[in-house]
Amino acid sequence: MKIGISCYPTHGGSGVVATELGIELARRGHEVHFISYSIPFRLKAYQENVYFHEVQVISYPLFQYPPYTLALSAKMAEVADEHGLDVLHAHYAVPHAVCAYLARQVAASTKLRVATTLHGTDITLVGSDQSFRTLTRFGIDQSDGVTAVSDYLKRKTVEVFHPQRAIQVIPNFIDTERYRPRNGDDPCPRERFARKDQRVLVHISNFRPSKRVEDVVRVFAAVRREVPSVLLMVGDGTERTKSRDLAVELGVERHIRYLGQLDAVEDVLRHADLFLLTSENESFGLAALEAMSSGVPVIGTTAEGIPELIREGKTGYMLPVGDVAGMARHAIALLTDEDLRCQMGKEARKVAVEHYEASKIIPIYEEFYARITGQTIPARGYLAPPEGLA
Ligand code: GMT
Repeated sequence: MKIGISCYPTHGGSGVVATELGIELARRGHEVHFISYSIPFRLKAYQENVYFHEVQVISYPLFQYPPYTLALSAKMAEVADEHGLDVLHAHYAVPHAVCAYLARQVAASTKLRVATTLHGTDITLVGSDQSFRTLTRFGIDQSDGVTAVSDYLKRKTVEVFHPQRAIQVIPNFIDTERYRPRNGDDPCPRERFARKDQRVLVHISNFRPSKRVEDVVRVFAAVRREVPSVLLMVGDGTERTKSRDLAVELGVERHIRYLGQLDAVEDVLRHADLFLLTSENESFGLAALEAMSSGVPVIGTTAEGIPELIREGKTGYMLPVGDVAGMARHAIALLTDEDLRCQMGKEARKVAVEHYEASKIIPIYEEFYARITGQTIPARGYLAPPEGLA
């Protein structure tokens, strides 16, 4: 199939999922065209069957706000016609679903179908804001197929938008070879982050208010009173400074390293002993899945879609949002019982491999595309031979 993918190219779960999906589809022989304002950050290396089309927005003195969404729709239609796209897959409803609808209307091609994947805040925050609500519902209903990354998000979408279009849940997925537990020959050794006697706690996010990164610092401060440890904070955002100020106030700033935004978080994750996810909004929690696949137990909250991912008492623990004392208590229990920690890490890895491995989820997307386009997909694992060799 020929598949166009639009997403936010910056660091963020929806862009990561869209990019990894495109890469996996291309590996399986599909032709994938990314359409966005810059190259998605996970798409740096050349890959067979993958193309990138940059959306350029003209500037003009009249425009206080350059019309990116119109430029995106025009580019989508152009790519669809020029490359004969079967599917235009919009990741994150606002504005991509509506842009894709417009592109389908504008394109000369009559075979183009629109798929939309809902990721979370496109429904719970942005899309349900009064200013966007009608358009978001329109984008969902006008899509030929809609997926959501968790049962929670599907329920929430139905509750807020009452869409006419059915929503299929396709959970996020993970490359379990890239995100794997540590072994002896890692290029980035654990000693770079911590002494032998120290435990390593990790948090990864975009440091937005809903991630409650100050809770991460509070939990860590309580843990450090009992367990020699360091905290690695990966990512950046508006709450970084506040969390650093709190670390200074609590006297733990020397034990926290802010690593900033990283493209390859797997190098850090495989050295973690525990992952902390303190969010109050999380439709899925991709960073937690990355930790689990790396063999790391997770202490998270019971917010939104997180209980679909963490197996309570088996792959980690979940506490109510803001229950810092509870999270710290469970973290200390885990970090002072190496057998329990190892067993939970192994179970976390097992759940990631058995339920979320890319090779299990990508075929579900293929079947979804086949359903909305009326095409049949060759047997799983089939790689189309290069042109001319068929
Ligand atoms: O978490 C964020 O703020 C980023 C956001 C995004 O759109 O990039 O992430 C959402 O999509 C991810 C991938 O499907 C999910 O793993 C995150 O849970 C979800 N975030 C929220 O629902 C807040």
